[in-house]
Amino acid sequence: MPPIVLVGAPVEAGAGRRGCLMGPDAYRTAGLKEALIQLGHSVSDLGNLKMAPVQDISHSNPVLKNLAEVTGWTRALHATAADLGVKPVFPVYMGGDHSIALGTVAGQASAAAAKGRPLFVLWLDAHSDFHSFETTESGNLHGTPLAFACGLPGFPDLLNGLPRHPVDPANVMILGARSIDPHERDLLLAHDVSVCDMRMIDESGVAALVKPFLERVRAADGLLHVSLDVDFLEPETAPAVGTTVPGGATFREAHLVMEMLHDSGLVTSLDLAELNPFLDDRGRTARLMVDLTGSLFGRRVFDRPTRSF
Ligand code: NNH
Ligand code: MN
Ligand code: MN
Ligand code: MN
Repeated sequence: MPPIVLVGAPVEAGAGRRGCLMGPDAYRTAGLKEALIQLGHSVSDLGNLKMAPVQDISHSNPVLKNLAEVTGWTRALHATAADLGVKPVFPVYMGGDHSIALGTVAGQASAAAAKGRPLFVLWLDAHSDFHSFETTESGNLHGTPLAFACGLPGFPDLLNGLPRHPVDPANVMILGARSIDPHERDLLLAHDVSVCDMRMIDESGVAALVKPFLERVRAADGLLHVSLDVDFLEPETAPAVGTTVPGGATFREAHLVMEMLHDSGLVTSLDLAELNPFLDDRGRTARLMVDLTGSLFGRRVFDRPTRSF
């Protein structure tokens, strides 16, 4: 496994309530770096990125919130991800609300294009985040990054004229969905995105859903970006998020996904999104997210040499 690079993205401009800007520091306090070192990885922390709000940007939808700040963060994260994506490192983007993925996925996609390899995206979220800037009704731009990543129309020039390198919607899987707005549903159907909702998890289990997706990534020699929104999890398990939706993934379902991702060896970058430490219960959600990241990086319940029974 290449060295891990932690990137702090203290972004809250894309969410409907404040607090996600404390996310990167909560991960540091919860010992993310130390946990990964413990697993034998070499880890560096780039600290928190900075951004300059972009004033000369506008859009016809009057409900959009904090467009100047979100665009500033998108450009900063896009530049960082495009750079880290071509280096022999594994970037972990510590959000920040999910609008960080407007920049991280675009940057990883530009790096994948430079390497001539397709980028796949696994979106672990209660929501599909498949609004364009035209269709969002809340105006909270954390509801838009997956549509932007897939190259949909309806966005202003977030990348300052740089090319967009869209992810093929056929290379995306959303897992854990249980809140999809009507416009998102139309767009998801039109672009034939694979949406595994909670009912599918209930019926077949996460393993049966994740396995064929990973096989497709492997067959295509793809790179895999994982975007983990805290609200993928059941709110009783992970309360520190502003947009809780009941009926989420259990503790074990979430760990199993991470363990399978680790064993696949296919993941090349990761977002940790939507942690709102202001809403946490004695740091327990931050610690859970650190533990889940540990599972993605090789922690297992019981380590022993492989043997047959
Ligand atoms: N779909 C809703 C909106 O656009 C909610 C998005 N909120 C999220 N996404 N937390 O993960 O406002
Ligand atoms: Mn999200
Ligand atoms: Mn969500
Ligand atoms: Mn919406």
